[in-house]
Amino acid sequence: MASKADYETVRGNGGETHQRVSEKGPHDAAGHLTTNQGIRVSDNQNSLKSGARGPTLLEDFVLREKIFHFDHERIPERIVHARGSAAHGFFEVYESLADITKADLFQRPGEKTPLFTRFSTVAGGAGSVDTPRDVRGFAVKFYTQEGNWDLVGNNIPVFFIQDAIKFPDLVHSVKMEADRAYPQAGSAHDTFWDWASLMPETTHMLMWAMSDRAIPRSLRMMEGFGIHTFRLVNAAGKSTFVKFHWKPKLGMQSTLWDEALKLQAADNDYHRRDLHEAIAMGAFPEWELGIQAFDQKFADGLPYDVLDPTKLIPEEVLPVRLIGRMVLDRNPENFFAETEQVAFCPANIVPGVDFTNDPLLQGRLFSYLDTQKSRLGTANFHQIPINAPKCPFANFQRDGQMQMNVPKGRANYEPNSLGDAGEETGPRECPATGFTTFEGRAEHEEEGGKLRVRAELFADHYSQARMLFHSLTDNEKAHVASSFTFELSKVGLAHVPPRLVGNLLNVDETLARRVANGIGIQLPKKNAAAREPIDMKPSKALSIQANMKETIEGRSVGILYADGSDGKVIVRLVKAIKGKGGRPVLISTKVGGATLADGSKLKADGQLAGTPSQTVDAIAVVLSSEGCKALLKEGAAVQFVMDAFGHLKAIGHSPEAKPLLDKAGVEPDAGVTDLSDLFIAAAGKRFFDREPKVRTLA
Ligand code: HDD
Repeated sequence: MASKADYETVRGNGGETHQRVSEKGPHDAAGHLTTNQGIRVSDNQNSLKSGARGPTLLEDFVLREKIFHFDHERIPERIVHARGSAAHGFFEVYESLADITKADLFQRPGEKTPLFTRFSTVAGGAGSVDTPRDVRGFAVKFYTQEGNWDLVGNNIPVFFIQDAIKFPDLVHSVKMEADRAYPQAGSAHDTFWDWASLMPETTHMLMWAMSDRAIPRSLRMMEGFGIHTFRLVNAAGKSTFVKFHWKPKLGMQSTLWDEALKLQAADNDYHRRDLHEAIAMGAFPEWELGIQAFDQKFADGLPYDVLDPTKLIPEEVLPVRLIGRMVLDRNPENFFAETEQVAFCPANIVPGVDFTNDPLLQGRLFSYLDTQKSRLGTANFHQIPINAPKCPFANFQRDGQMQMNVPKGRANYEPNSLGDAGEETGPRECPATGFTTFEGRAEHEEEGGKLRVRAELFADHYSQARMLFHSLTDNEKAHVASSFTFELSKVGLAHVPPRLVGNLLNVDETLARRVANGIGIQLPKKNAAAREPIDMKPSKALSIQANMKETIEGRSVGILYADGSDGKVIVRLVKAIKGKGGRPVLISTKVGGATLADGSKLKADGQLAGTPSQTVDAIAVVLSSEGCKALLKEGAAVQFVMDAFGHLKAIGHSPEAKPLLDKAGVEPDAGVTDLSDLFIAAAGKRFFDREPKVRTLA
């Protein structure tokens, strides 16, 4: 039988109860296996049979319970963002923000608030790969002392659509096609581009989705955004508009498209593994939370509408103020219980934070609560430990499937006078500290009426798409043009690409020409714009390459060695890489390792054939002449070097390894070095100038 210690106290609506079996699972105090009814199991290997060779008996309640439970292990996956990885951590506020918000977590400098963060891809199913070209979800649940606040954003600062009523169309078009159920986790197909080309408001987001932001190197190296304009409200009831930003400590970094494709083959779980291993190693991922705070007057002076989620406010126009940091320092103990069952909802806000009338946000406020009922099966999903607030909560909501609490007494209605009879009366509303919605009347009182319309400035679909394109480096621009080319090359409906290029003509004529040329079609006529785009100043903050950190911190360096390699060189490299916060990965043809020049054996971290160079950020090739000769006949070794060169990575090598580099087509440049400190410095960079040597971009 389970002991008292195996039960945990659950605080709920009705007070203290003892009812939830501990996380240790179904075994009793003595470590014995039990059924879910607490009956000790004597044999977990054989079902109950009528004779050794006879049929299994229906009577076997141990077997039936085990299979019954197994049959129901899955819950519906998320309709979008199904594939995700998450971690626990904390938020630490730098200074009091009492001047602009009364939100409890922002009051006391240095105070930490526990949180749970889940990253995700959007289009693919739960079992799909980690590195498709896709937007990444960036959802943070803050367990504040005044309730849960969920900031459910993405790694891109704008969204595809302006109004939630278009969300089902967006998702239907991008997901697997309805009749054939492919492609999985990819937008490069007919229905997505058919829809997107008919929806000019998607253009700005398409530019982001076709940029390197959509193929991040690591979840730890992505920015995050709350996207919508929210409000902060202070104790005096004053509202300040705000946009939220997450800035990664390791800087932003992306893969190349060819690298992302090859990662899909090398490691389906590349991002999930990277996050888990970094936390397990104690290299805790960290982001700073920043805000762009502004008032109505500032908003009125902008040439776009701050309620339009397809628009951003450039940092050069309104700087980001850093207000705290998030550190992820604990992996989930159970993927299903935590990462799968976590239920985010943009409607979860706390006093001091409020919504705006952004029509996309308004629709989201309904959708997430609704989806949880369907995914988690009960209105009591908030009682699941990962979703439960960590502050006390109490109300008169009762019953429902999977009710975990046992409220005491008769008080399940309000008002009541049960107190007069000495009974529990239950909780009461609190006008002083309870959540009050910001009135916001002044901002929309001129609107009047009930209308199915969009505000005037929402009709500008192209100005910011153009601004983004002009903010990128030449190499990034070429990546955008090439991504459009790749995606449209997969579209079978001949009338769709010209329509999309017709939209791009409103963004930038050179971009449109490059894409048309890339897919081999005539340049179409420009599609009429609902509102003529304007020229905005480029924003350097939007480029990854212009802001990349030259560092191997948080990155991996692959060291390829073989029989006869010089151990001293390897030891020096390992030390230097670790010294800069990088992770050395020893790679040899056998995972058992190789025999070095001094006769010692060095075990490898990875076998060459299973650890291709796309899994690391730079490579050092440490070979003797004999070792090199042997590897010249290994396709995996040649490919290892060829891909590192093609993916614009630093390649350090011993002089004896040169024939392997020659066979892999490596041409000398600043990224090809000896194994001295030159290599350690180069390993923190990507050599974008090399790209025209290795592939033709659009
Ligand atoms: Fe959404 C999940 C982000 C618009 C409806 N969304 C979901 C997740 C993220 C986002 C990160 C995964 C949360 C997790 O890790 O569990 N969604 C966004 C952003 C949007 C956005 C940044 C626009 C700015 N979403 C959006 C709209 C609707 C939804 C307009 C519906 C009207 N989103 C959902 C959903 C999901 C979801 C169907 C699927 C699973 C879930 O909520 O819990 O309700």
